[in-house]
Amino acid sequence: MAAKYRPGDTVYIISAGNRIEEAVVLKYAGGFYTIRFADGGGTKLRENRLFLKREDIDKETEKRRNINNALSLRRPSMAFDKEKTDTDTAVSAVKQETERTGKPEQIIIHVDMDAFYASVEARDNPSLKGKPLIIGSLPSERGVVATCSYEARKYGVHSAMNIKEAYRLCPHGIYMHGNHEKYKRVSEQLHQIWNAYASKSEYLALDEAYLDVTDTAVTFEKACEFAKIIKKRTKDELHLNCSIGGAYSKTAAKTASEEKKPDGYYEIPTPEDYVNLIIDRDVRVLYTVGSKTAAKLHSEGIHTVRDIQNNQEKVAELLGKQGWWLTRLARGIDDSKVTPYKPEDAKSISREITFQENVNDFSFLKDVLVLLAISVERRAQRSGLFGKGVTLKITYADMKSITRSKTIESSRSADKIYEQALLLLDRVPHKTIRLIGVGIHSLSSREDDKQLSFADLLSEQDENKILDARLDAMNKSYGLDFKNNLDKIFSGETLYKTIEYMRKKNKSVSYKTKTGGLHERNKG
Ligand code: DCP
Ligand code: MG
Repeated sequence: MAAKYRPGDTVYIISAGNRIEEAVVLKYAGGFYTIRFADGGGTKLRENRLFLKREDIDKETEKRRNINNALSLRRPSMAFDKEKTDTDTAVSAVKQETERTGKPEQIIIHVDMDAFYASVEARDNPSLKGKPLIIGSLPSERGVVATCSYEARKYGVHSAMNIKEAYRLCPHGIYMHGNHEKYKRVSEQLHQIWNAYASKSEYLALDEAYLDVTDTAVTFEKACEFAKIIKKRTKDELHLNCSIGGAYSKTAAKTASEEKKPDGYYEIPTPEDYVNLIIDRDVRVLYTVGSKTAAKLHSEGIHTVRDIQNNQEKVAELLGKQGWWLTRLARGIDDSKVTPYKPEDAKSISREITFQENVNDFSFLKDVLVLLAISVERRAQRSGLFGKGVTLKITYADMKSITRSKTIESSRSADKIYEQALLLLDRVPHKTIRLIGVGIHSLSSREDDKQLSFADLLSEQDENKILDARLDAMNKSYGLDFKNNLDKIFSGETLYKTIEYMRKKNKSVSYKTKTGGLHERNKG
């Protein structure tokens, strides 16, 4: 579609706070106009945000007022009348409630460990203390940073960064693989401490949780005491640091714990305190606003929480349900409850491997599937879950990823997972592969579904017969005693190392076979 405006054209926009501003078009690319304001500032906007004449804006403003009215009729809580916002309502509701009962409606603690994986490693090996420590991949490998110590963060290294980029920024850093099993054990110890102070806990990650302390603490003074005790116990018993936030809502508590990281405590007792703290910050401060949502909002001239407050109808229009939620959050409104984690709420249990070098030998991939299937079975056993579907995930050398699924009768047997994954593997394009993963989904504890029949019990005993034979064959071809070392293989990062060993061995064997063949022909 041709661009309506050309470089040099004067246009008008409605900026945050419903001000009309004049700007000049600089260029048009990818559906966005880059415009510059008289004060030298600039932004990128879509065509529907630009107006040729000031009069057009009046018409648009009228249209919006109508939308506003319609919206506030449909949702009374979403009144866009600035004189009396929901913040006021929410604040006064909390105040009234506190005055009436002397007790806030909710007191939530959010606890988050500092540089979790890195701190655990430094604790267990004091020579790593105070050093820039990067956990994830090694610089010579493919992969990303899982986390890094605060010393490494000074160089710009952060979670999810490509490991090569991290190495460029911090070549003198110490690079290590993580040990997930160990972090899981520490996480369980943390739960023991946290749960002693909460009536309900919701785990968000291994190192992070919301604790509902409404009934156990009753007042914010007491919640603050709890936070101090949790911090002290974490330090004394586990030799680790955490940051804690205490607040009237989950989202405010999360913001609070980030506020004084590392080793901090911060409190946001009311919606008013929350709004005052974040009002002039970038929209990304709000929970669920990631880089994509932020870019969308920025492109409409909405940069801060204040801009959201002043453009609620626009945000709701732009982002639908999430937008409506954000307009509430921007006014401090969040009454969501701490929901204890149940293992079956997990969407899937899976295990995948990125090869250090791409693979195109599909019979080797089938051996890898054997180990991945056993790993998934073990994880499912640990959480007491069964899956009603098997998934195969593949990323090809060109980074294109595909997933294929098959429905099964509720199971977690490695045999069944392997069998189905094999069928799926046979049907995908046989091209060079970078990553392969296997998982089960649609999880439940079998007890929910059906009683185990006698036949089921018998078949459980028969399970993994195919794999048994496959492992015997693999023992021979790789010269590794898989069957007697399963526990070792599936702890820490050994599975990854084992598969890499197999890949190298397989490559050299098929290379030898090829050259061997040549020699034979030469001889003959
Ligand atoms: N993690 C990961 N990959 C990511 C992000 C995190 O593997 N992209 C892991 C490593 C972290 C742990 O999860 O140690 C917890 O994640 P956090 O975001 O809480 O980060 P940290 O605890 O490491 O640091 P912070 O002090 O910022 O909380
Ligand atoms: Mg953390």
